[in-house]
Amino acid sequence: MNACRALFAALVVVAALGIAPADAMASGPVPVVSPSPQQIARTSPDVRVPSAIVLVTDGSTDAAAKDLLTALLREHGVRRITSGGPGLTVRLGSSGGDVPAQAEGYALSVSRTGITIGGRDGAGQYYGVQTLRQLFVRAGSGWAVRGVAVRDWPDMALRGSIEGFYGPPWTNADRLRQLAFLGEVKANTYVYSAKDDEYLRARWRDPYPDDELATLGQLVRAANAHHVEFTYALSPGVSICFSSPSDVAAVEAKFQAVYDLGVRSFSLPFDDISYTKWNCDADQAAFGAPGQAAAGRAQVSLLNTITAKFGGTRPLQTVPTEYSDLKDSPYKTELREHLDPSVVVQWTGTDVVPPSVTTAEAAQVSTVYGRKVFLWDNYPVNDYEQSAGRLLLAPYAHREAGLSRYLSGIVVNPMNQEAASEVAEFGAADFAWNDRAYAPERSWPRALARLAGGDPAATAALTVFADLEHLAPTFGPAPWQPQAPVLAAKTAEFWSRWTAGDPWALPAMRAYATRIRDAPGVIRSGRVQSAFVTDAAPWLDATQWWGEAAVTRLDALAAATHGDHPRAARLTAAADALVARAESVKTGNTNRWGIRQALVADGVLDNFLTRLRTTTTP
Ligand code: LTM
Repeated sequence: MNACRALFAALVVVAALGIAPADAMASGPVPVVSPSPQQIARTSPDVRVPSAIVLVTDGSTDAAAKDLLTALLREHGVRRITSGGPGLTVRLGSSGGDVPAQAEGYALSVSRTGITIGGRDGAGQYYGVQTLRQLFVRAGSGWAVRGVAVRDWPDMALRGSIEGFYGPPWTNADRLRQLAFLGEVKANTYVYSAKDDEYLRARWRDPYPDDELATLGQLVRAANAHHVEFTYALSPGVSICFSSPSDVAAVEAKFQAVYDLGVRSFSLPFDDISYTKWNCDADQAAFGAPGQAAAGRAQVSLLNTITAKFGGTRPLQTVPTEYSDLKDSPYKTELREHLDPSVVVQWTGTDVVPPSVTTAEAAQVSTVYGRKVFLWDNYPVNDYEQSAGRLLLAPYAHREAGLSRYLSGIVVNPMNQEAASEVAEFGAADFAWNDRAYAPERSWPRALARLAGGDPAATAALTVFADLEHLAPTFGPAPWQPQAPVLAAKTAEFWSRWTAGDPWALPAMRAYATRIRDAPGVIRSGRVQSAFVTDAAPWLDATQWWGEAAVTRLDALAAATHGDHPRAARLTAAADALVARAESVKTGNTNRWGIRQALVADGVLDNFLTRLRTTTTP
């Protein structure tokens, strides 16, 4: 293509995107936006943010999107927002640009002629503003916005988290933070299903006291303000008599109470119950002798009744009792053949905590349940024995691109530690939005940078720390993500250089050990979210001691190498004490597993220190 034709082709693209030719002189790289947009192009130079803006809205403008936009403009130096007159024009509504047809889609363009955000619906507008939030850059003492054109929409309809773990449920403050976070990463679903919340499971029949209802109401309002669907999940399976009209009425009453608060999305999970015995004799008469098929019939009966009763809300969700395999069964046949087709069925992937989720598996399970399934992804949840003592900070990974063809969505089950869960959740939201563009190695650093408030030193320290908390266990013996991959590579390299007699091996390793030792201090004094610092406190304490021990052991080895054996012995003893101190750091009683050693790069750092010791004092 000659230069003239190339320019023409570019202008056609630009015109198709609704950008004036005068703005076609793009400058700079395409900015990083998370989740990865479906289409984004650099189409214009940066646009300086003036102190006065004309904000054009109409009857279609979404209130939450407008509130967010106004707050953003004010945060970036706008002092006067008018509805007419001079100033850069910002348009927010349902039209403007080439708005995608997909639900929650939006088109955003930034050029010298103004900023336009058009959303397919309210959520689309809100997500357009969430993208705009990421386009501000410093320009001298003020701000500018990157000149771009974006057309974007989610691949999966349902994206977010399910508070579905055992152990102490999140606090109200945790949940409010989580809802804001979900809105920020364009996730639209929070499922309230805390296993040890008595009103959801053990005492599911009991009505809420007024103060509990007031708290729930606050959460529902916060969810709406962030375009998050607050999904209320009641788990009656532990004691329900399916054929009892009063038990069915108790389910309805519980749903009605939160419906009155504004909840429009419901779930009836049947996970982790015994389904081969009845809770009442009447069920035997109604559904037959206890067994898989009878359990399926009973659950279908309740699910279909509630679907009919709560019509006009979002499709009812459920977690089947068989939630983690692929095989057809009498139970699944009942659900496939008799469950109302609108009911959304969840599935955890294979093995409950799946080391991977493939399109072939999702296709197969969609066939056995007769519908697209909704992935309940048990990562980064840490409520099971293999995860005891762990903070799980590895990237969201090993979920195959293309899953959006078979899944209606993904919610991840987080840790009892809300802020620390945001590392993996960020990746999951990125994947669910645009699975084909997802790359853990790009998304994970962004998740860490976000937690670090964009502070480079804090981000670097968090990256070192997260590497030490990288191991992701399964229900089986082998972890599905490796422990401390960066540290493991560095120690391997150290030993190979050391045994080859490389004099620089030791200082290089010492520099990394120093970074480990110093990371907690940097994290605590930098811009890292305070909730994360609180969640991670025991692991940060332990990291500091382990890092100090590593530095001291390396100094002992250096002393021995120089023939200074008294100093080597002193440092070895000091390092022994530091290791003991590191091993004595305990987690708080914040998980189902109770108080445990706060594990840090176990299997890598401890082994390295042991080998260093034997090398220093053979
Ligand atoms: O995964 C499901 C559907 N149910 C439970 C979760 O509540 C629990 O958090 C995870 C991890 O222990 N395992 C389950 O089986």
